[in-house]
Amino acid sequence: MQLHAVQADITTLAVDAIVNAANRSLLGGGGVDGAIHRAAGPELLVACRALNGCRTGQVKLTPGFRLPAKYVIHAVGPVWHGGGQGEAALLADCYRNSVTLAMAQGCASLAFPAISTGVYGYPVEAAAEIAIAIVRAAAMEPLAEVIFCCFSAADHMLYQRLLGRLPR
Ligand code: AR6
Repeated sequence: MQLHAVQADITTLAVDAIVNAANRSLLGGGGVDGAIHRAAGPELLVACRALNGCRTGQVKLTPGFRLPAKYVIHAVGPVWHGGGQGEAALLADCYRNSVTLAMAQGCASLAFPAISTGVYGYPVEAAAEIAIAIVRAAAMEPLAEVIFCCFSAADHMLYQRLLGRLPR
């Protein structure tokens, strides 16, 4: 399994599935969620309405509609409250459940944004360590490639360092 980091807008990636950093309503929002809904088109909101929301740490699947990605896996990350409210376990659940769902759908390639590290305030490095550890442990056949899609150059450098591509 190949694991790598790119700096990109996740809506441009031609992978089997992209993960959305959604909220429990699954009815859209700002950040990467807003970008995914804009790029996928209004059919995505219609599909999301039928899902009746999603609990924190859990994931739900829709088609990608007008996106180059075949599927969107909507994951609800935890809001950061200082770390004492189970945030790490809930973030790990997002990554594990996304990988499991992607494999069940037969996906060979999957891209993640940095879930919870924007509006939800999760510290970026702590979140990246969880993301990498969980994906390394959980991803197997048929998932051959997992991409950490970073929006900023700083996040990209951080992921590259944690993946062992840059010296500390
Ligand atoms: N491609 C890749 N990454 C992106 C993109 C993009 N187009 N746009 C932003 N990011 P956030 P959260 C990065 O706030 O913290 C929404 O309103 C961003 O720089 O999108 O999980 C939802 O509806 C950051 O690194 O998600 C929820 O209410 C990362 O994506 C809430 O925000 C996550 O930032 C979820 O908050």
